[in-house]
Amino acid sequence: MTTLYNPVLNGFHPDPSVVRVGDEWFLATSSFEYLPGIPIHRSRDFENWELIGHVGTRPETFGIADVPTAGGVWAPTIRHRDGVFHLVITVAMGRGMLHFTATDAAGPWSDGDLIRSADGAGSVNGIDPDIAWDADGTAYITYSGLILSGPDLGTHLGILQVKVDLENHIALEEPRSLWSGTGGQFPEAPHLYEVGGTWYLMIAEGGTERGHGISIARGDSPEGPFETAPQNPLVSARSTIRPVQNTGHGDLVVGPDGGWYCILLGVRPRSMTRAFSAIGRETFVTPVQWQGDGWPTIDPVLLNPRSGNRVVDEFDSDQLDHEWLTIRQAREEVVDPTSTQGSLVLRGDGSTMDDPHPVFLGRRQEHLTNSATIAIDVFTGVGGFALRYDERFHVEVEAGGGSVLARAVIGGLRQEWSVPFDGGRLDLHIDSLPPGRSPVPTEQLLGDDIGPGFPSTGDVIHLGATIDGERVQLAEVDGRFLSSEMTESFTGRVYGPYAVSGTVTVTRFQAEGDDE
Ligand code: 6LW
Repeated sequence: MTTLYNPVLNGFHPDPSVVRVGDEWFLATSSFEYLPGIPIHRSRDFENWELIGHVGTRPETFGIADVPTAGGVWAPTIRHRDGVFHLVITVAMGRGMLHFTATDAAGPWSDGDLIRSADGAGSVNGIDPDIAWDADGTAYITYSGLILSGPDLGTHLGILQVKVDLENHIALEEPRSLWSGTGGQFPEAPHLYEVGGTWYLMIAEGGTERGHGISIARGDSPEGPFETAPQNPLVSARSTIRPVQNTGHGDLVVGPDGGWYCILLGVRPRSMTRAFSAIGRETFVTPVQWQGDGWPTIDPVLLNPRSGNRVVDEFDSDQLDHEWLTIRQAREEVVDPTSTQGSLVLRGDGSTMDDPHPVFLGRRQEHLTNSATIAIDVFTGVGGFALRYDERFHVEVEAGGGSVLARAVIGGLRQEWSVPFDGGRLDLHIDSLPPGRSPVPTEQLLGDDIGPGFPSTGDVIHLGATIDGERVQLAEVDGRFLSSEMTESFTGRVYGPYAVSGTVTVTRFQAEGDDE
């Protein structure tokens, strides 16, 4: 019996697409402005998933060096055919609709070919491309007609489809309109499946927030016409009190027991009214049943988190762990070449966490309750430990230049709390804890009584430092300010070390989290 852990992938991993190859499953998710781009997870039991690599490591591969926040690498589709992995994707406000291939999903992947419109003028214009082949090998790209450039920017043309020549990466026809759902906003994330000679077109509609859901239609040909299912939406958490909300944007796959499953996105809101999701859109799974009438039903998504985990990185291997991310820049542009085994060196260039290209190395916050620490030496520079959603929403603890300070930047509001510090080595802490819970026993806390606490929030972010063994709590920030709803973000919480000026050296990263 397969245990369905939910989340499947903790931390922001939205727009999941999955393919089964033999007795292995491969899962791709979107990555926006972060590099390396398009993480690929593999499972050999549909329970445990390992990050085995990424599709691209350099900004030019996707055209995201200067992509605005919310743009970048959007929803992928991963499929496998004749020994080759195919991945199609749209880079919003970047290179456009791209086709990548690889024989090994861990890489190397191709550099990505632009899928040009029939007139060859530019990219097929739309998002969330799906790739499918019919029996005679005709390749179909089915996508959501959200126009991202030109005079019709923002117009939504529903679900569209073109036959494509994958050798020359050009559409063989003008786009044709297909079934576009039951009237919900933003029909998107289309996927085509041929099951028992019938073609099913499954889409997301309702938008990726609380109204999200999955609907399906079927026909005798990949080109339709498609008949809508009587019981749409098949799954949606809208107006329910389910712990997993925003469920939608799914992909179907056969599991180890031969049963069908839907891998989809969702959020885990907390706070009094459960209106705020701290860590962003994650990947979930739920069973699918095929009914006698040939239509599928999809079960509601049940929360079943794995027990918490502890991550320690002392930067002592010759390769940085796959989980470390940089913003719009490749790692080698952020990690200083003087880094050695056991010490990660970041050289500041004056940019801060307000800038689009900070000298920052981060990883996804994976647990709702999370305590993280870095050991850093700021003797020759200024740097710190930040938690960000984007350039306008971030909190950090920064040291160097004679002080250690906490800073909160919330949509144009900015506040700092600082104490003198003229040393080199210290620990910096970012703790995301339920209201009323303190990172350390209160009697050990030095520094002012820093606040009333935020009883109704989902979590409180505690910013502190340990100097010569003494823990100093500098600030508490209401976690709702760093949530996907407050920031209207497609991504999630990402946290890690950064440098502003000179060089700072990080020798240890530790995070402990759980989802109780
Ligand atoms: C994704 C699309 C969407 O491509 O947002 O809101 C885009 N829906 O399906 C980025 O996640």
